[in-house]
Amino acid sequence: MTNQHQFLTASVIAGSLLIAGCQDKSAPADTAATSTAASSIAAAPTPADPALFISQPLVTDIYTADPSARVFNGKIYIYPSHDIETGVTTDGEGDKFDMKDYRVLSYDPATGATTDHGEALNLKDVPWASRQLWAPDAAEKDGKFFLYFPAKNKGGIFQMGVATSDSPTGPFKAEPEPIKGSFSIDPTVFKDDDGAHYMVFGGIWGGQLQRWASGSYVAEDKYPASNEPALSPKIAKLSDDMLQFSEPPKDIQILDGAGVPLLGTDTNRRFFEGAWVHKFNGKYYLSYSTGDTHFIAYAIADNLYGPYTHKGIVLTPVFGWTNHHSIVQHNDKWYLFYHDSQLSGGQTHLRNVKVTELTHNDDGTINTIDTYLD
Ligand code: FUB
Repeated sequence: MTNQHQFLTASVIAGSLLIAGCQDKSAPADTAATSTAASSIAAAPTPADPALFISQPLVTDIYTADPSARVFNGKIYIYPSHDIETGVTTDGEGDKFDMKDYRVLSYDPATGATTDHGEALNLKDVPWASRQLWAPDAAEKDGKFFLYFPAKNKGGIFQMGVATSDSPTGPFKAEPEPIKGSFSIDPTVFKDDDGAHYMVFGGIWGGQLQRWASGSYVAEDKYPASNEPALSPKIAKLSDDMLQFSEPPKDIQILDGAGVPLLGTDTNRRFFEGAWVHKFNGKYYLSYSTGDTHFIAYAIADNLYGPYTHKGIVLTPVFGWTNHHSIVQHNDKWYLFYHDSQLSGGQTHLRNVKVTELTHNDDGTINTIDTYLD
């Protein structure tokens, strides 16, 4: 790790405790300190030196984040969040991440070219949603395409919506109501070998998962005690028409190597947000962000519903606060799509998507990726 890298990492992570985690994600906060740090950073955005990073932003004319990559008809499509500066300065609840639309990108690994296919869905066309179009994902069934996305409903509670199109690039038409029984954020839709689709979802802090511990929404943050298991990501099978859950969401358990559930205090390993599932050599891989410790961790299971056993780190902390990724196979290679805040000089809510190759070892473990050059 170079001195410059150490400085960038240390300043972003130190800043994270003040800027994003507390201000944007409604963690326990020193709000006076957060306001000072946020305004000084917002006043002087300077792009980070491109020579520091293993990969460069795929698009540079807009801010993009949370890249969910999918292969449809042999081509890689990316379904990202579309970050914007909205001038929102209020603390808590992730208010600064006030995105208004989705754009679809496609990426050609042979040439490195990325195409922006334009707006695919706008908040104003989602009848039930009020704000914050966060990390989406997409799926295909019988030639029809489905965009899954979280947004706050009119009551300020995150739920999941679905929108449909005949094309992977949209435009997508939103269903009039959110998915029944859905809550929290960061839906990802995994298609198993038998063709069935499952949504895995959830996120703590600003993602509100901690408010659903009783099974229904309580407007009070309830985190596990220090000796209790961490909050779990959820899984639900989708209905045949892909528009609803066909079962109540269930917890996905994540265990340590000794078979003990990860504790909520185990912040280097516990689930925070941004789940993704891929299958490799017959095993299920659940990868996710550890949020305030900024890793993409992964865990492996024999069954989709778990329990999963934590194995290690896919991606070390990136430049910026949030770490969010997807893993996809195209032809004989695997790719990691991720984001950092290179273009905005580290601003938490203004990110850019990137890609790099990912490799599995013969024993099934994943080679950890560090996105800074040595
Ligand atoms: O983009 C908004 C939120 O930030 C996502 O939903 C989280 O995963 C984090 O990346």
